[in-house]
Amino acid sequence: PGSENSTTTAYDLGIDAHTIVIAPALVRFGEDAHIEFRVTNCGLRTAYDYSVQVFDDMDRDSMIDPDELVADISGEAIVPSDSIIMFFVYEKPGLGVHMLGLSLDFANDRNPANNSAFKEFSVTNDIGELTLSPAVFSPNNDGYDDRLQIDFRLPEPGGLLTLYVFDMRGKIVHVLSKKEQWPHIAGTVYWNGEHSTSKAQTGMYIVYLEYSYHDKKIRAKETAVLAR
Ligand SMILES: [Ca+2]
Ligand SMILES: [Ca+2]
Ligand SMILES: [Ca+2]
Repeated sequence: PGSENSTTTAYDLGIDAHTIVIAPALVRFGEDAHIEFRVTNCGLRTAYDYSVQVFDDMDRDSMIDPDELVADISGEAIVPSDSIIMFFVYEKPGLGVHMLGLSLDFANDRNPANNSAFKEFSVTNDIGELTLSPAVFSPNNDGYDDRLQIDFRLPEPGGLLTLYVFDMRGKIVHVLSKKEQWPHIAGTVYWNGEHSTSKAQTGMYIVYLEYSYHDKKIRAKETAVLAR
């Protein structure tokens, strides 16, 4: 104490945008965003008495305006070369694209260059999430990429889920799943490249998701290539 001016790098906390994790990756309107990030002690002394201000930079000027502050979190002591993970819940962010900003407030900090970080995220209303992998699958029973994995995410459980596979001419090739009262908000199904009567031919296919809940409906589609 009292000698922190002996070296210019004595106190330096930093935040890196790469450590910001927002879950879920695509936030639905009305849902909370769970956010975590890492504060690292890049200096030579243990850091105490700092805080991180979290803001939603609506005017994108990289500054915290009074109505943009989301949270002000106090941090625990961090010894040199160590880091801590900080968490908070951004409750029900509004629709649209957000620029989340983090600003480190540490009176002793000698290096302000690493004291802020930004990450963009989106809040959507009516888009179903659908992910296909691999992009090219080969159902020839050689043990490699023999089936198409279809991952999906829904706004809430209890609705009517239907997953179709169409060919590029718009003909229904296969109905993958159709269930009353789908009990989960996420799921995975597989397509082995077959339909009721024969094997689907090489080509591009469209997987189409439709989900009805209450009086609402979401849809999503993605394409994959089948190559035998
Ligand atoms: Ca710093
Ligand atoms: Ca601002
Ligand atoms: Ca294969």
